[in-house]
Amino acid sequence: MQVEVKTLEGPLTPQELSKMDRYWQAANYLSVGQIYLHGNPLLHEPLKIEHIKPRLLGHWGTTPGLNFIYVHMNRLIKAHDLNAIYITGPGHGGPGIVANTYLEGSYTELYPNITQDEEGMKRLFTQFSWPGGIPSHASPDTPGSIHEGGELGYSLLHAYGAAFDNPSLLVCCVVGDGEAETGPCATSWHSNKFLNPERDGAVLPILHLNGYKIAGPTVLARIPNEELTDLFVGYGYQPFLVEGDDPEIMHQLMAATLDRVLAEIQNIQRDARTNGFSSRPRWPMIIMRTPKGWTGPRKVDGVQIEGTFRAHQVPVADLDKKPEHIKILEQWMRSYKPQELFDNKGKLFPELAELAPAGTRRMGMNPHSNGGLLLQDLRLPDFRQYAVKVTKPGNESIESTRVLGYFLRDILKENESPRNFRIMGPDETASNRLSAVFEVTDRLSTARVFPFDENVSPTGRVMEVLSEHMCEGWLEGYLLTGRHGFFSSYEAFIHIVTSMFNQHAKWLEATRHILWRKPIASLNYLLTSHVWRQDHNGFSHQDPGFIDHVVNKKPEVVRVYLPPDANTLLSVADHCLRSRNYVNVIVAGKQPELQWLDMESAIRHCAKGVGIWEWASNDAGDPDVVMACAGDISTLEILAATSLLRKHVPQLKIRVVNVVDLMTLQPASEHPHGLADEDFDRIFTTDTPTIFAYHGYPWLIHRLAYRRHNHDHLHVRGYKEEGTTTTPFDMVVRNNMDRFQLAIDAIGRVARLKGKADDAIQLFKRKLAEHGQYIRQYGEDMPEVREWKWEAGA
Ligand SMILES: Cc1ncc(C[n+]2csc(CCOP(=O)(O)OP(=O)(O)O)c2C)c(N)n1
Ligand SMILES: [Mg+2]
Repeated sequence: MQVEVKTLEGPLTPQELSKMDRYWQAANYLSVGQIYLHGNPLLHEPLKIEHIKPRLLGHWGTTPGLNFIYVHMNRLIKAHDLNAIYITGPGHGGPGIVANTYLEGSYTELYPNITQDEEGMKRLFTQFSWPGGIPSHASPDTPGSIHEGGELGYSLLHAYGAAFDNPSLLVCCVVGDGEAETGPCATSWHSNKFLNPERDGAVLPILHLNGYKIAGPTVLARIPNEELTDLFVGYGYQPFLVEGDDPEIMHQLMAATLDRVLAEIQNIQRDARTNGFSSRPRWPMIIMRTPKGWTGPRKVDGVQIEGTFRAHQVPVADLDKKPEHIKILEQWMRSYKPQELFDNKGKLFPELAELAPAGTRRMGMNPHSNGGLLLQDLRLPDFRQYAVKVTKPGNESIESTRVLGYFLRDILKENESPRNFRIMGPDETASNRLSAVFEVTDRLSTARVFPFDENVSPTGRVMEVLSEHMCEGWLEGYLLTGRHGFFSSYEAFIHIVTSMFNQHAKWLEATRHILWRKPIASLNYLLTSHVWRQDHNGFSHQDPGFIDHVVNKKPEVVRVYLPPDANTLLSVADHCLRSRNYVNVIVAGKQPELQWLDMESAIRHCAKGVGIWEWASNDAGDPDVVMACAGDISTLEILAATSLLRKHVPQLKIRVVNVVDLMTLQPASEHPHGLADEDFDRIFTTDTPTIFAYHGYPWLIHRLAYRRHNHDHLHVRGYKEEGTTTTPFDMVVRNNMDRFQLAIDAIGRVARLKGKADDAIQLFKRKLAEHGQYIRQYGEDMPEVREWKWEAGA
């Protein structure tokens, strides 16, 4: 394909160009100041070692490029009254974003202590990478940021997530050329097949080719321009190249390119909004090639710095040992001519200040970057109306997630006009039994749709792409800009986004302490197709360990729910969708499973998070053994074991406890949902043997409950990495979590039964042997297992 590349007559008048260049220099000056100085911010006196921070931390290399784009975006926003936000993939260019939001006034509005004068500038410099100050990245403290960029790879995904259902929004997204080598970034270019110009905003990707990552070159910087543009043409974009190092030429080129690109975007939007969506547009993108560490020191100690990997972090160091380096730093900073940028008191000259947009048009103050400001409650139908009728516990089987699907369907319907709810998943919506949603919406695609496709259209609200990275990144971007969503995934593969979860959870943790950041909707995961039911997937689809990872995060932001049936699932989902600033993990099976609680009992049980199931217990307040469970399959096996025990060892007094909210097990001092010790003791007692069947890896229960009085008597069964293509019941047998082994465990733990329940133990052992033979002969579980229903026994 023929790609139009540069060279354009410049649209900037000499005065405009000069002012923009000075503004850029001001941003660069403030960026260098943050990295180096804690005194003498305006260089009113010669630079001395005592003005320089003892520890030099931060990244210079990417910063001048980020600043350059910011200044040009300001011009575009002002000229067209744009509603725009800025995302920087290389978030380590934090000083640049801080500098720009300071120049435009956002910083001082949010942090009045950082005034627009010499003293404020000194504080601005000092706080950067300083104990008690601000981090070096575009962290949650940074005005206008929704993307910290600490872990590289997700900028484009956050950008598209922000643009969905925000028709007036333009998201300018800088992608680092190192970042572009990551897996999540590589796939995220495909987001353009999911952006509908009729109802969504626009993303302007700017690939920033500064040539290097930390110490080596980047792939995309070292391939010919033709191959590079072909790549992005292949991704469906219209690439525009902006390359060079002469600021004067580059300002004209960038301004002209941005004018052109904006016109392209507006044409695409006008056409779609006037004539309706017809076909996937070829959205523009920019490839900007500038030297790493542009405008910084050319050479230090005879070694080239500007334009090389050496500019990545702190280009001139060891200032305490090498006084000549202080000279280099001073020359560098003076090269920006601070006296022509700031008046004697440190205030930006008005003819420069006026280059920035005003009010909420400033990228540091755009409310989309503080999504909680725009968040509206989701319209939620009454979840009780989807209740499954449970006349008798453990009698009817149903696919619980299918019931949830009806609830989600109606949530989509109710929120059709606010357009603030989307469902994400790696093509598992139907597989996870949520297909009712397709009664009211489709899978989204702006690419080709064939007549024989099912439920695929450019207006769908179910975002399916076989990349958990994309689902997660889009959803985060959507939530961070004040909307709601739901992500359903296979349990084993959610690990793919473990580190993305980390970053989001950290963001939420940090924002809790930033008063101007308003709470956003929680990130809700449904993990289904879980470890216990992988009947045909060999030893590949089993891993319940995401929970173990999630609970590492601060208790204030994580919640884990294991609803054992449909009514508890509905109640939990309703709760999660109403919550704010959490990551909620819901684990629930999609296979037909016995239902235990009617809706009123389910609501009561979920409100407590853990409780004694009196209807299954016969302990009359004084148990010999507690049979506890968390997770749907674990609940089934614990109840089946209880039933066996009540029939074959009727003298045994059993208490059945179910845990829906895993966090109740932690001490109240550790997690807001943690049970008070008295309550825990009332349920689990302080000295009763407790057989606990847990959905995931058993040691997590010990980890959560290790400080409880009854911990010494807690015996946990769970998944221990046994899996293969086998029957559902054989999975639990292989992991010693089946009803027969649980029953044997229970007998073995009760001293007074010693020698008195040998017949029962023999029977249970025989059953296990029978099971082994039966499945090999018939290929399915024994009828008494398959068709088992709850019976209280004696
Ligand atoms: C996923 C991930 N891997 C590694 C790093 C460590 N790291 C920090 S900056 C950087 C280089 C980034 O290069 P690029 O995206 O080109 O940014 P720039 O050159 O603009 O600084 C690396 C590898 C990281 N932050 N995230
Ligand atoms: Mg780079």
